[in-house]
Amino acid sequence: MRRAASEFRGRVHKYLQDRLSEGPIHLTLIDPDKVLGGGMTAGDVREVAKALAEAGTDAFLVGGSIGVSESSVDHVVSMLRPAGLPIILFPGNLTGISREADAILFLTLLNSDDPYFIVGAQVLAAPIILRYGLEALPTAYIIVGYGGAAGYVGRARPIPYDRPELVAAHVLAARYMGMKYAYLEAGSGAPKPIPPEAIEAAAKVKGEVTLIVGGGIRRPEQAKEAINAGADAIVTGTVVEKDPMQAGEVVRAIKRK
Ligand code: 1GP
Repeated sequence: MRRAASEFRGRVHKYLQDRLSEGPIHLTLIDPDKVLGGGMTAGDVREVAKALAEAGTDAFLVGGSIGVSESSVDHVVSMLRPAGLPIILFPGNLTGISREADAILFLTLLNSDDPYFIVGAQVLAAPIILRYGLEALPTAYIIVGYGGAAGYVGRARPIPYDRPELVAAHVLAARYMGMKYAYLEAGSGAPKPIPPEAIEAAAKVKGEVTLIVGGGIRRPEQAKEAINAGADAIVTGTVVEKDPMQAGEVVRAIKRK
């Protein structure tokens, strides 16, 4: 099947950096398993995506840790297309790669104890990404605290919430490895987001690396706290599924000048 043309193909990194030059950005995460299994219809997803695009979200992330098949990702990407924003894969494994998207967070789970999640999956994924023509965004994925399903499945050794110097050391390592993005992940549905002290410590050493923060952010003030601590990008997922209106408020809080 031929994929639909997208104006963002091959230009997502530039698009994100252009947006970042104007201020912090927001990424809306859609987990195919939660959306398709959670009673949202395709129409609901389209409507929510459109509303969040209007609120100012900058791009969609599509992915999850469990229950994700390539066809479910294809399906969700097609629902998001009409909203007119870049669609970036956020894969938990090889089944999270879809030819329909624009780009992929090429993740290495930096604090995993399992080489598969550090480099094994990446070696298997690389030829598929090339074949599909997806833009790879080199990203260090760093799991902090709760960790959720991503931490469990990825065999991470989550960094304790109260050790900001360890978070900073991982981000600095990511920078020296040449990563373009570092994603501090508290885990989807985390009871509390990454603490501002950890974000501040990471922001001090990140250099040119774009600092993405997600997990447990449900309220506008939590998003603002993360931005004030030095996050470049905020990800919200659970609030989009549970309370789309509130998700819009989080986006507006970040994008308000
Ligand atoms: C999970 O960081 C994302 O990978 C988003 O987390 O679902 O808690 O918003 P939430």
